[in-house]
Amino acid sequence: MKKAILIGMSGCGKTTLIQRLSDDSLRYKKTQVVEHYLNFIDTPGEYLEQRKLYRALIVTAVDADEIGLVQDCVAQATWIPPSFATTFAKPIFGIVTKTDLATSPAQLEYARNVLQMGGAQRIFEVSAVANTGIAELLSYLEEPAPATPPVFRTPPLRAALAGAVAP
Ligand SMILES: Nc1nc2c(ncn2[C@@H]2O[C@H](COP(=O)(O)OP(=O)(O)O)[C@@H](O)[C@H]2O)c(=O)[nH]1
Ligand SMILES: [Mg+2]
Repeated sequence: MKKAILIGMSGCGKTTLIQRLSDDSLRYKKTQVVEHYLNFIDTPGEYLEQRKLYRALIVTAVDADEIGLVQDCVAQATWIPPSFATTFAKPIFGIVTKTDLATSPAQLEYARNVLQMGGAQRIFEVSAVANTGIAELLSYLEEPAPATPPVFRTPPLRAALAGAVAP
């Protein structure tokens, strides 16, 4: 199973979704710090809402296979900037949350657009409360993580640099 880091504004439903995906009971819990689960990394919304905290997201995302951008379909505003995906050298997917609360198709469309503009490749629409769209998201996450290409490690690089430096 791929390990996903969930990023989205405060209250968009990241923690509740992780509880649902992990077959845990749903209970409200304010996320104050980065929290590591077996297959997920939960982040405080403030890390997205305050640009100076982006670096914390970048460092934390190193431990994940994929980035999950999360947008609540009821919140008709976002903190996800266009091309946010370029911040991370990882595949990005999008999750529209709280679909049980949507009262018009335009709300879902707005959230999908936000995620697409942020750089999400695939987009899932879920409700953690109504338990819809969860199976599709889980089966996507259960696909194995793509193998990363081999890269040179430090010794050959160091040797190459040593040869290049004038004595
Ligand atoms: N109706 C509905 N409420 C939800 C859903 N997911 C989360 N919530 C509620 O939204 C609020 C914020 O959820 P939370 O998971 O803490 O958001 P986070 O800040 O992104 O982790 C809580 O009151 C949740 O009960 C959902 O799918 N449907
Ligand atoms: Mg949370």
